[in-house]
Amino acid sequence: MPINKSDKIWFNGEFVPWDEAKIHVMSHALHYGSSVFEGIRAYNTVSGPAVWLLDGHLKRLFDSAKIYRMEIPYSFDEVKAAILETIRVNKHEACYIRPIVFRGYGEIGVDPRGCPVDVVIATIEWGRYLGPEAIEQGVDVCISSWRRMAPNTLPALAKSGANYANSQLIKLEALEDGYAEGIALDVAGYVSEGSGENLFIVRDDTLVTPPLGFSVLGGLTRGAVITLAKDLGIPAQEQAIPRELLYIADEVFFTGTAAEITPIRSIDKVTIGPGRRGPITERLQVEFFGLTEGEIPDRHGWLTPV
Ligand code: PPE
Repeated sequence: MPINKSDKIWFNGEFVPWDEAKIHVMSHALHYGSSVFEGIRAYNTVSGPAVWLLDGHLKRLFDSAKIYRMEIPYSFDEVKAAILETIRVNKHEACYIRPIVFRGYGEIGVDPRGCPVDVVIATIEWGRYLGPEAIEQGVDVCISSWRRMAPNTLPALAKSGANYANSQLIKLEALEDGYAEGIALDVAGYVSEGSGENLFIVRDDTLVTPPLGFSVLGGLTRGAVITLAKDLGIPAQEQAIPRELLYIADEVFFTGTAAEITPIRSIDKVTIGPGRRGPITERLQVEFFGLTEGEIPDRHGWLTPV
């Protein structure tokens, strides 16, 4: 995806012009993958720009840093204020927000303790993750030949740059083979998630997604969809999903900040249900986009006005 530059980037507490937000090539994160980050969306709601699930994303950022024993040199509230300020400074109506915390330039060697922890917040305009038609038409995907990280190797619940080495293998293979995305199985062969999305299936009018122990990221969109399903009276459960259950599901869809709710119409060239967006997927989308656009009252307090 080409980057839509914005004016300014928040860099360790200061705003710097987009083209000047640079780091040294000997930064620890570049060599050893020592970064944790977030992907957050601000929507142009009917009452102005508002950030979707901001507190949840910030909590996950601090949790990811904690797992890696990284001390973020700003408080939760300071990072929150900085995110809102960055959106204002760049005059966005809607945007994708990318805060990243990483071990910077200091010493060489795996031991990161001699390197600073740097914090950057960039905002960009970003449309539909899996293509403009994907939200209605759905996407064609495959099961990746790459597995997700095994438990107690790279922690899947931390949104760390290192995990995206695995995601890149999944994504590159899928694209090379003509698919929009790959679904990875976990080390035991159960369904885990996409390279950058959680996954849900619908079978017998029940929503099912893998539990957190199946090498998935604890997606904020995943959590919101489970809550919305309950609000709508759709049973939702976290349960192990064997691969073959995907092919015989009535509906399958991805969730993620970037992907939002994207239907899957085929997996490994096997048509899912009737091969287009299913009714439960559509109902959840209507609720999701109604809330993010501010058309449906924010009953859960999920929007933070900019
Ligand atoms: N799993 C993975 C591996 C993942 O990267 C994401 C988000 C999710 C699940 C969904 O999490 P959430 O956004 O909290 O619902 N992926 C981000 C990065 C995508 C990218 O290409 O960069 C995103 O959607 O922002």
